[in-house]
Amino acid sequence: MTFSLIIIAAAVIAIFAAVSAFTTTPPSSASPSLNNNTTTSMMAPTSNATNNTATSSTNSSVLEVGAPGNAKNEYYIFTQELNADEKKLGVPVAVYTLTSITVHKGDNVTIHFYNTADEADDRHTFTMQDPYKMNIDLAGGQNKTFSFVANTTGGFTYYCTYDLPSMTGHLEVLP
Ligand SMILES: [Cu+2]
Repeated sequence: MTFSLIIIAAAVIAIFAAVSAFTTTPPSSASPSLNNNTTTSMMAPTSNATNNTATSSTNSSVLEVGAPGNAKNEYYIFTQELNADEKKLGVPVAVYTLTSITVHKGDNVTIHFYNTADEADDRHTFTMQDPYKMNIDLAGGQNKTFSFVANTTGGFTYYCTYDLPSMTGHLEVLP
């Protein structure tokens, strides 16, 4: 009998959660919940700014919320080999776990880069062209922490020289 009560309680909680999620979802959104959260947190301050100041700059009012325990502008990036036959597919299938970094001009960005491969000769790099020219080249099992100052605004691709075109990420430097 106690077990049945637990089942019923769980069902009630699940229904309540489902109803709450439904009622707090913006009507225009049909995307997965993760995208939903991102869209909601990014859009809310923008629309406030639009209401208050019409066309003036919204930079200072953009809401940015980090994860607990992560220092500002500090990122962990791991390499990952996807479970696929590279020869059959004809392209490398390695990726970075983190593929998007957004910072502001003048920020000091710290990256902890880990090559998670078991074999030492499975090398991966964290590479960028000018103006953030760098090439961190690690053997399997190695990791390295490095920093740079984001002095130039714009969008910049970071990539692994061994695994193009698949192994890329995007650094966005906002004003
Ligand atoms: Cu690679």
